[in-house]
Amino acid sequence: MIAESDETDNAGSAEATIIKPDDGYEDNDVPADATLVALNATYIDLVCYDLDWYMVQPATDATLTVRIEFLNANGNLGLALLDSTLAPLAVAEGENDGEEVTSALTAGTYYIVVAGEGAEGAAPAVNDDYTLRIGYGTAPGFTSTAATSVQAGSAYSYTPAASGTPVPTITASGLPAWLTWDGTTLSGTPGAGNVGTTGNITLIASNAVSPDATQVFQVTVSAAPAPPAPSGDDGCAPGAGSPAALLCIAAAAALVLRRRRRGG
Ligand SMILES: [Ca+2]
Ligand SMILES: [Ca+2]
Ligand SMILES: [Ca+2]
Ligand SMILES: [Ca+2]
Repeated sequence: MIAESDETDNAGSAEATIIKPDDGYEDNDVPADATLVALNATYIDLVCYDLDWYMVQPATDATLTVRIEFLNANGNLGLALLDSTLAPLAVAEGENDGEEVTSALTAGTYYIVVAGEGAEGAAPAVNDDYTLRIGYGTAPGFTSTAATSVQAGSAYSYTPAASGTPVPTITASGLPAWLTWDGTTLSGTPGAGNVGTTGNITLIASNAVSPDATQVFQVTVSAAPAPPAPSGDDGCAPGAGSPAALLCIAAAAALVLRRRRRGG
């Protein structure tokens, strides 16, 4: 089924319909010829004309997520994860544009096989374009909560934290104009014109292990309080002897007199 240098001498017509050569990891048609793939790596432009065997060798205990992505309409592929004795640990054979298996592993040698699916007795499907993603570790999760309020004129700051192995990368979107993201911290100072509630601010934490973690929140900007009244407005601060000071003394004396009358 692999394209040859001269396809004009093919005996069968079926063979001539495949014009794209198989990928560069051939021949990997049996476990003994499995391609060693790295953890937390992505392999693109793969071709499945026959069985494609891969091998992973994690050195620590963690969760392995193997995903293949392809267009099911172009050829239905399936996926299996096997241990070092070739006993299946997980199998994925759905009808979607992709297959995924996840399994908690200990350090050791494991095999992955990608194969075309087909009805009983029918030739297995082929697909000339799939992507293989090897995720090893723990999917991301946010471990911090965003501050969701700030006063106009005051600084806002939020440094999100996310768990996961490998360490996730965080991206931000949906930011209002007064807020900036430097890859680590959201910060900015809203002005009086920003009073109100922002739209959804979305943070996504991702590493090589699916699924991504998403945190969505809004920040409410409240109006700054009115400035305090300047001192002296009560009329009792002017210098002694001024007309205002005399009025103030008179008012205080009247108050004392009223209290004495009431209290006896
Ligand atoms: Ca082959
Ligand atoms: Ca192949
Ligand atoms: Ca192969
Ligand atoms: Ca499938």
